[in-house]
Amino acid sequence: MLRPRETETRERAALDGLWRFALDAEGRGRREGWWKQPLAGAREMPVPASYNDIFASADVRNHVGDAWYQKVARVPKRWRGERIVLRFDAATHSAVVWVGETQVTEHEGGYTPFEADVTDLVEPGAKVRITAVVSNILTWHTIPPGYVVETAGGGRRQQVFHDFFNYAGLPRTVWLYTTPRSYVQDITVVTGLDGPTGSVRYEIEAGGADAEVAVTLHDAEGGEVARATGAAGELTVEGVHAWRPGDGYLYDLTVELRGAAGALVDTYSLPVGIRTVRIDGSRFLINEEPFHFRGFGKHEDAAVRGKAHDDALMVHDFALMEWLGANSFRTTHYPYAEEVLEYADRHGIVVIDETAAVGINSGLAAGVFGAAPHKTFSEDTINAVTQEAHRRAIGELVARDKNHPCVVVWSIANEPESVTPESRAYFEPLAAEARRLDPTRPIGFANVMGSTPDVDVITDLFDVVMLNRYYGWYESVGDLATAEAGLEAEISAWVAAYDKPIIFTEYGADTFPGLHDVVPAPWSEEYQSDLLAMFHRVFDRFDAVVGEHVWNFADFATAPGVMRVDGNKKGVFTRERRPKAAAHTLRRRWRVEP
Ligand code: BDP
Repeated sequence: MLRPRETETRERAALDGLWRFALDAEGRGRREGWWKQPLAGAREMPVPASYNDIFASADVRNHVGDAWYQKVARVPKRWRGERIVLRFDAATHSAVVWVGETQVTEHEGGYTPFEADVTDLVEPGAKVRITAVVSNILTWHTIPPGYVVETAGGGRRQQVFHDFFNYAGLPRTVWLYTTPRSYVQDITVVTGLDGPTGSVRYEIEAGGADAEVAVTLHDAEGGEVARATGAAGELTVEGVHAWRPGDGYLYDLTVELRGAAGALVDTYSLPVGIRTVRIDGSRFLINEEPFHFRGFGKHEDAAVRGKAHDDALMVHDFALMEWLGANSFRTTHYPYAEEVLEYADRHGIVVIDETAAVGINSGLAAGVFGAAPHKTFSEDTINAVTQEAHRRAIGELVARDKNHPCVVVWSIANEPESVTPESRAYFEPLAAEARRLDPTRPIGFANVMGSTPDVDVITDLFDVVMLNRYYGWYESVGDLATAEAGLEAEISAWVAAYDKPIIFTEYGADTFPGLHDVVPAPWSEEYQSDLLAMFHRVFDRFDAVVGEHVWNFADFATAPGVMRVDGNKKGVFTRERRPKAAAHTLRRRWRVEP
């Protein structure tokens, strides 16, 4: 799915700014047709933003159900004759959209884009009313799953099975954009390297009337390096400048559709990084060179705006990662804004790209997050309908992100139950689906503490072993010597069981900023530093450990609970991005001075 871009033949207009906004916990709007008129009693709500923390109101923060957004926009007059598309970069977690009185699209899944061709419903030069109802409800059949509880106090509460606040709304840009009536609908590129020669296999899907396809590849300086015609083919790049970690070199693939007598119909430009990814035994190879992941699990999370994409915060976070010497991160626990992946492409930052499938684990859901005891997989809980939603989530992630050179692994779930035959039955088709959709990238899932190789039943379906481990925190807290022995024993067991690369996708300790101790105790800055250093000592004893992603880059909001004081405090930075002592510890290990 192509991101809207301005080209010689295309324009786009962001509908960001203040929208009309109304909460509707009873779901009246869908029955009463609220899209048919200006939203009654509406407040103003910024887009992009999660709505939860914008007002000083518990009802807004803890709202469960529908939220209505409405905007009147003027369609530029010069767009006459163009195909006009309305696109939401994300609506968390599901949405129905109307243009005027006509429903144009609906979508499930809070972190991937969706769009509708609205050409016949808008009049260039005139105003148009756009209305979206966005629901934040999670059920047994959504990704991520959850369920709604009717409370004794007469309200409703969203039970989640994961450890981050259920921020909702329109956290990313809403666009109106144009394409010509015949247009480039999709592009897929797969790149290769053979010594100094690079290759770009491409496939173009066109919409509308038949047109000739021509593609041209330019280097970053604008020089033409290859061209071809036809909807599919392969370009060869002699003396290639490969994309590699730390060097986000991008070529530009310009796709042109040409009509009668060669007239330009549509053109679209895609940044392309030429690189390869391959696993060889326990080595993770990028461009045939061993890669060691240093970085974090993160969150899209900040005060006031919640999960809103924000360029200032994004660039700042990347600057802090660079300051630390991080070279990679995982999009824990959902697909991040496309701006983030584009930035990573341009700067040579490596990404493990994750679906929103977090919480498929009754042990955690009931044991940690307060859900009622249940079996993870059953007719009444996570079932075939959930699996189908999960399959769609994988499909939408790959469709959106397949062309990003920064993405080197698809993570299809975080900490699922992975020890029962039901788990295997659930994941086997999903792993196969991920491979079918993209045979070029390794796949993995983040394995939960306790799912050791003797009990895990799904790791053989995947290419990388990704471990979330809390030795020294949820186990052997305060006793780093015992923690160290446990960690070392477990890694040895994985190495004995599988010839696969091992990436530690989470390890860390909650840390209260400013709490210091001469005898490092849990929650102190010293303990966090010592715990990370202990993990690193152990990692360095194993060649198969090819990655270390600390949990978490920064403190983040969660549902309230006895385990959390104003959110999860495992950040190496505070939520405001001030460093804890551990940031300096990491910098000393990771920062390779040029
Ligand atoms: C893991 C989860 C992560 C949590 C973390 C923690 O993958 O989302 O925030 O533990 O407990 O279970 O801090």
